[in-house]
Amino acid sequence: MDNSFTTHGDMALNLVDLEKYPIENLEFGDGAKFLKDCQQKMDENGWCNFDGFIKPNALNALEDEATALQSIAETLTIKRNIYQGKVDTSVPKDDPRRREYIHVASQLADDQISESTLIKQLYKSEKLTDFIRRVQRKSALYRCADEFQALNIVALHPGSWHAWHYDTTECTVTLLLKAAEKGGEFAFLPNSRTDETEDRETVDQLLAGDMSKAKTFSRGAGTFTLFRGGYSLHGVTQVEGTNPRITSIMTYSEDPNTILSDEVNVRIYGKRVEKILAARKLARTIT
Ligand SMILES: O=C(O)CCC(=O)C(=O)O
Ligand SMILES: [Fe+2]
Repeated sequence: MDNSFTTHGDMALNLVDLEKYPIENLEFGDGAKFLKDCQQKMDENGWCNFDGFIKPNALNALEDEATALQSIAETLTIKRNIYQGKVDTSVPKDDPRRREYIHVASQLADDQISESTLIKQLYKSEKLTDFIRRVQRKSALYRCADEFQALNIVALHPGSWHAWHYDTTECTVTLLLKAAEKGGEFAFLPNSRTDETEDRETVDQLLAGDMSKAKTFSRGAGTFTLFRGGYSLHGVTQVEGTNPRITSIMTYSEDPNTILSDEVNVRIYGKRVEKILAARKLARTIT
């Protein structure tokens, strides 16, 4: 068995199948060609899907790590509208701005994933961040500075889905760590909205349960996906079988200091984070 994933200086390069995905050097040769291809795909379609991005032996280690971490994951019941915004009671009851969807997920926030984990080291890889920046043709891109949001691991247990939504960031980066035996399919409407408008007909169709316009990939564990999650309505269909489906979500921002408000973090991460923030506030008033 090839155990080379523990020997390289930059963890991304240790874990990633560099023969298939030459992200080590994007300036010349195969790497430059690969980058150009990714940029074109991103421009044209709004997504890139990299099947088998992680080497098989590294994938086993990542999956074991994510499974072990589940013992400290909190089960959250998430209720929100697709825009993750305030519920507008002035619009009709079935309007998407008013309708809320519920799903249940076991979620680990960034502060629960230690620096020594493989997944955190992969996320912290400068080479990987640079690759993600360049695929989107951004002049600057930083890993999200929020102590809870930056890197998350989300497990959907059998019977759960991930409700349709737009992300609060422009581009979303996910790595599937453990696939569902059945179901648990990532589905999205590429570029279903812009800053000005939304393709409401297609959006309403998906919200009504018609998946015919939604894009899905056959994604095995180890698939790395970039998509314009802030502009593409997306979710995950119900997980079936006996395994949870586990995915890691990596977030980035063009601003090096992006943090969420305490209110949003409490809404997303629940009681544990509420307690941390309250204790911090109390400590500030005492000192
Ligand atoms: O699990 C996935 O593939 C997508 C998750 C997602 O959309 C999110 O966490 O915002
Ligand atoms: Fe999302």
